[in-house]
Amino acid sequence: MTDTDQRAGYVAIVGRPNVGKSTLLNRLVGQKISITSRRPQTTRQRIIGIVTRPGVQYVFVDTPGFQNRHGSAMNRLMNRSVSRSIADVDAVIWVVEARQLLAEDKAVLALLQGGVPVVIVVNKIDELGNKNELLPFMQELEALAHPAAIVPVSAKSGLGADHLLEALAGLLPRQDRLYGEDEITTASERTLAAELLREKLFRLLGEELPYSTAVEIEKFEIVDGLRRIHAGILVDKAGQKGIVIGKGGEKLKQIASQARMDMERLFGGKVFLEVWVKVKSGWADDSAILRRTGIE
Ligand SMILES: Nc1nc2c(ncn2[C@@H]2O[C@H](COP(=O)(O)OP(=O)(O)O)[C@@H](O)[C@H]2O)c(=O)[nH]1
Ligand SMILES: [Mg+2]
Repeated sequence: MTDTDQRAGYVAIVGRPNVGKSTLLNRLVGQKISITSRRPQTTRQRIIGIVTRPGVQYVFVDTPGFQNRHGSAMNRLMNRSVSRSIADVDAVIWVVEARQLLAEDKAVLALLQGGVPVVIVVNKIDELGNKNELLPFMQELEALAHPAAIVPVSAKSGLGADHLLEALAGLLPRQDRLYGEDEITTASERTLAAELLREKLFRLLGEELPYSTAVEIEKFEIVDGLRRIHAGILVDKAGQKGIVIGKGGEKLKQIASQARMDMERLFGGKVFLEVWVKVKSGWADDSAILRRTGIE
């Protein structure tokens, strides 16, 4: 114990896919550091977001969605990552969607037994037509999980976000800050660049995009404040390459320029982005340079 008035600690954000965990993290941090999508399972890595307020520092850990529908290696890996995230945190935010409590939600709750205080976030309250539906739902959650608090939130609009921070503050141990005051994440710019590009792929290709698509940052240099980033989009089959590139290269152009704008916002500086599409196994496809965006 220290005699500091400061509180600081780790908070894991858990919940089934699509409830809004990454959106919530971005809202709390005030920057897009974790990617979001209508398609479940977009978050593949643990992303740490840091929020510093007078007297308290929250270190949030966004987790890939807990999955129990398919027994794939990827899902097992994600579930293990959720369990590991929960193991060494001071508090857990369990995110559920307003009104809907599915078997998948309860499966996440089952992972949470074990002494760590849980704050339930009832997200997407902006979608509730009738606010009276909230109270019985919250009573049901209270009885089910005995949480430290239940906070209705709209991660999308920010409604309730301050209440959530207040509810969490008292659950964190008294200790000095763990990170610098102005740090917002521990992820490297390289990782963030890859994530932002991946998000645009999901957003602009939707269902057409195979899950196996990967992004690889081949070069990341900063010269005189300009970030030069070379990224490869890796697909499995030659046929998928055309989907990513689109007619006349339009799709890839959109993907690259939207990703670049997000990177510039997040990094606070100019970005020159070069994106290639490659077939994972096909060396013959490595040659074509496909899209450049940003200043030369
Ligand atoms: N209407 C509404 N949509 C939300 C809210 N929070 C997240 N979403 C949407 O829900 C989808 C899944 O969000 P995401 O953060 O990726 O969920 P995750 O899988 O739990 O990380 C995205 O389309 C978000 O825009 C909210 O408060 N209100
Ligand atoms: Mg996510």
